[in-house]
Amino acid sequence: MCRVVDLQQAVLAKNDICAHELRAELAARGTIVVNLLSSPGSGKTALLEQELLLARRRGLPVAALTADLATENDAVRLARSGVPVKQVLTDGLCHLEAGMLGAHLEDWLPEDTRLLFVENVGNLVCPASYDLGESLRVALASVTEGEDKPLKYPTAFGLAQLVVVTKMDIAEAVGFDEAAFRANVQQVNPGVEVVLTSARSGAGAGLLLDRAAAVADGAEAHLPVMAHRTDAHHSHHGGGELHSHEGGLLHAHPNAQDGDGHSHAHAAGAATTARAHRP
Ligand SMILES: Nc1nc2c(ncn2[C@@H]2O[C@H](COP(=O)(O)OP(=O)(O)O)[C@@H](O)[C@H]2O)c(=O)[nH]1
Ligand SMILES: [Mg+2]
Repeated sequence: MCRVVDLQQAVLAKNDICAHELRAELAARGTIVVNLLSSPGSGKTALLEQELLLARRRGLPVAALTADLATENDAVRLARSGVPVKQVLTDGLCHLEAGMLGAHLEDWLPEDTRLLFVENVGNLVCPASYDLGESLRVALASVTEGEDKPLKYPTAFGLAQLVVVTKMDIAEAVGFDEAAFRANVQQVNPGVEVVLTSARSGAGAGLLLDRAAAVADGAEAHLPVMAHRTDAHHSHHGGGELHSHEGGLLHAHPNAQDGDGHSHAHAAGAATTARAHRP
């Protein structure tokens, strides 16, 4: 039993090293990564479709990589925006790892990309423990999932730097209790921003672009701290000058069509080991 835990920690430690290197490499070329985590069907792709279209209209050089166990459906949806998109099939693995991401970016990510969105595998457990070298981690939850999910998945919500509620257009119909959800998020991640969106109505459109720009501007002082949960099961089947949109590092894409170790890891008493590992 002990050996299993040791191996798991070793995998996570190796991932941390890769993530650290990847973040540094990407930063050196002016690219920041936004890592999107949620359960399957929360609306990650729908929200991204909207943000990519908006980014293109703003002339921002963005790209998106989406990971799934099977199908290229999400890449097909995202590619309609006209920005560079890559589908990664994980061959049974329930999350992306930094080394995998780095390998997929080689020979694909356009040099001028300033913002890379990564849609992680739909899962609130495995992806939560893997730093991908991102500069902004976003946890999403749709109004249909239940207000208690932040408490049930404290690593996913506890390490997020932004929590996005999706499908607000149907919030009333499903009796979504916004106050309860916010209170639960605050329990596992005190002070984190919670924003309300709907890809259907367009509520919150541009929010991810704006938050990413703020991070790139250095407005986000607290980079996340990974928590290596020892109670999560990670399956390893198979092979498996950025400013706000007015200007700056997220500057117009030449091909535009128009135009401190701050820890959030002590979530709900979960068996976590917080380790600051970001610069
Ligand atoms: N009502 C409503 N449905 C949505 C919204 N966003 C996504 N959906 C639906 O939710 C389902 C899953 O969305 P998808 O983007 O594939 O979620 P993902 O698995 O997290 O990428 C699809 O049927 C979408 O049409 C929204 O804002 N409002
Ligand atoms: Mg998707």
